[in-house]
Amino acid sequence: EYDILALQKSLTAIMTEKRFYHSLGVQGMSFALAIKYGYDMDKANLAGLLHDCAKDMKDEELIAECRKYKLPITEVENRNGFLLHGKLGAFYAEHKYGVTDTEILSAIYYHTTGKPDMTLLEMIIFVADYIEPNRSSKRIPALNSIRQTAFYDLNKATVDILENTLSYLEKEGQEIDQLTVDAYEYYKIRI
Ligand code: DGI
Ligand code: FE
Ligand code: FE
Ligand code: FE
Repeated sequence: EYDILALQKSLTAIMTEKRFYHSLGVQGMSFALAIKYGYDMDKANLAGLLHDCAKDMKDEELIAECRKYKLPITEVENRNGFLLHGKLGAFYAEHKYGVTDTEILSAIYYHTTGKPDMTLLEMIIFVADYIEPNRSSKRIPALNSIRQTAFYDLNKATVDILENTLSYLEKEGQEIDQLTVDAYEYYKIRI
């Protein structure tokens, strides 16, 4: 249905080399998690590959594009423009790359913050993004342990990722999006 090789080739033109290899890593990890948890492998593959298709843009550019296409921008997103790359990525996936599947679009949309009560694909992409092999375990001490957790308890891996992310953001004094907190609160009582 989709020509993955052609999509990969077109992504090389709009991404840094590092981001491109990250995308391939997320593609492969999403595929593996789909096998493990019984989700459609081709859909996971495509969502993983495209999840950061709006990432290599400046904050102002992300905001301008979201305005142009009338995508909603929250106050927090307005102050932290990079948070919009999921929303805009979902829009690009649909309008530039011809993706019509709403599960794929939603997984791209929410991949940065997560959210409460995610679909299986939303969780797969959220987790795959964090655990893909090109992300360095030197910078995140718990990463290898979360990688193992992801293959026996997806809820627990989601909680571990959100916990690490929230403490990192607090340490860095960065503004926290309500969806990130809501996702954590939702999953921490479900492990
Ligand atoms: O695009 P990637 O780097 O592959 O991964 P991502 O889309 O998950 O973005 C990761 C970054 O997003 C990471 O530095 C943590 C940050 N992030 C996640 N939730 C929030 C957040 N940053 C802010 N300011 N607030 C959040 O709630
Ligand atoms: Fe991202
Ligand atoms: Fe993420
Ligand atoms: Fe990513």
